[in-house]
Amino acid sequence: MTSQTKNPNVNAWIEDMIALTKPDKVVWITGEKAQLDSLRNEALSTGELIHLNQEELPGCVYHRTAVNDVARVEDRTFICSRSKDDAGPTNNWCDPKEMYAKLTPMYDGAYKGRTMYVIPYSMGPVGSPLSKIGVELTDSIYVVLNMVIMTRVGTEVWEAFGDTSNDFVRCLHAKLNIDKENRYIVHFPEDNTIWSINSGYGGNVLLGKKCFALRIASYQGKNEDWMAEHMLILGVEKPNGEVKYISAAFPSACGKTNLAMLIPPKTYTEKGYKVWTVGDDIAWLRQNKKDGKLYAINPEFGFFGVAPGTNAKSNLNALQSCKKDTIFTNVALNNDNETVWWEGLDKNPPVNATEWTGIKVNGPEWIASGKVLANPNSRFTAPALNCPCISKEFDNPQGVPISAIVFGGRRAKTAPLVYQAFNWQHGTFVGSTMASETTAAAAGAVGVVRRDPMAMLPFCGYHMGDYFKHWLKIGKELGANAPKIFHVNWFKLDDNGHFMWPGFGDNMRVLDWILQRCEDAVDAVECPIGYLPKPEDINLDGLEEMTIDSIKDLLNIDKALWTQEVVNIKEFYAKFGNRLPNELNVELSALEKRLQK
Ligand code: OXD
Ligand code: MN
Repeated sequence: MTSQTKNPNVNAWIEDMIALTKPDKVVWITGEKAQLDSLRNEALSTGELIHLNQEELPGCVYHRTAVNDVARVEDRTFICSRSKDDAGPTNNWCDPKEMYAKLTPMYDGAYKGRTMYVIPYSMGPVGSPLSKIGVELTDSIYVVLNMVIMTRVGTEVWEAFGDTSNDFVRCLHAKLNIDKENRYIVHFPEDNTIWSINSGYGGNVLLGKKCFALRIASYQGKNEDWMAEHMLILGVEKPNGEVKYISAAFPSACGKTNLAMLIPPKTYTEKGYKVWTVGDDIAWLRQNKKDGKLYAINPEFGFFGVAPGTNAKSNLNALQSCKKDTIFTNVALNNDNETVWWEGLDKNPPVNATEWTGIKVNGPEWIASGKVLANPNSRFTAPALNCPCISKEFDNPQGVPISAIVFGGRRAKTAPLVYQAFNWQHGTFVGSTMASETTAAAAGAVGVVRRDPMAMLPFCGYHMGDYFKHWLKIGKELGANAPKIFHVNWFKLDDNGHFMWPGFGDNMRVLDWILQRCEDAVDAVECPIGYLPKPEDINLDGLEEMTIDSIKDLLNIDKALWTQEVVNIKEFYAKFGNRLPNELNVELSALEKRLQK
């Protein structure tokens, strides 16, 4: 098939990549059903994909990655800016010339005997002023089919792009030998280029997601006055039909997808409240020049969600989303590959199971022996439009206006259930000091605090000190229109190690307080770390297990722990040297003083 675009920049780059990788064949992805069906059938015939029961799971397929290739690889992820300083202390860096010189021989002939697929895709609604375009070259049908779910793929992308633009991200992926020792996920922000080699796992190869929509886009946003953030976006519809939007950043595996698809408790649904999902992982935000407010789009088109732990209680809407046209990766199979299963789905592991590496086992016995059936990072790739609560604004090219920004982490003791920052600058400080504590489920010591500013530690494509500066600059531009900033912690533990807050749908009660604060409809109590709710202002209607005293405990601020927190933040800030904006040191000193009072 010949080129689908007249754009000389695209064509020249693809010709260069063909000369380098030497594919047997080049296929331009049009996004048409017949083409995708034929690719799916080809992958099913080679075993790259596995058929599932099409009556129970219509349009769904299964894929198993190599055992050594099941997660993002932060230690093999690089930001290759020309200056080391521009990548900052939180990224791996290599000189771009050196990295090109190292990887070019690896890509030389990497597609021999294989097909190059050319995927034109838009991050965000096609043609939206907030969207950006990318082209991914890959030798994997699995990548093509995932990209079609996760981004807007097809011929119309070329049209929106025009004949001369050079503003597209050049993404080159090659599976090569899935060799762990030579796996590289490399970003050249100054060249709008991403190179990924020796992996077939989602986060490393669906280059529109973390690589483009966060690492490259955060760099673009810094230069073009917008923000790319690791945030969900949800809308809360009130009984009068008005919808208010919240975006929220939590580190990976803290329940962003669950919060984005929250089903409110009865006390809210009975009154007519609804929650609508705009996005579950990434938000692109920009000030609207007409009304001065901050608007957000979800640049993605699907959900690449973690399967284990997803169930009717934690996230019924996610379960519904993956009932059709979904790709399952590394979950367990049931009844000779009929359906899928994962830990936490229900209490009935299949007897006739195939665990994620492909061994046929008796599920209950396998689990009883301490092993898992699904890989802990197994995934579903589901179209966003499958989601029963997908927002009507999902495709709105202007995005949605954001009333509140919420940061959060997994803290056993320190952080209260919710508090509000005093203002944008203080909110930037709160975001920059965000942290999670390791749990018993993760490898390593329990209770170790890992700072993850704005949940962007693995995803910021430039120096994080400059990133904080960018946050402060955007806040100044927004002025009185700036969203209010909050911090939540669903994971506070009591002295017996039990969660003090029920979480899941009941988090709506906290969102309710947040939105009331945005509308100046409720008072708060000023304390050293910010504004706390009055305990009676958290709606406990229908929540028998909670009392006003348990809310008081959840909102308690332990000064000794916060004094230790200040010491810990100082240590963390020292990393950024003189690129840490002074405003954040001012906020840190102010917090220290308030705690001493
Ligand atoms: C993700 C992550 O996969 O944050 O979304 O790791
Ligand atoms: Mn994520």
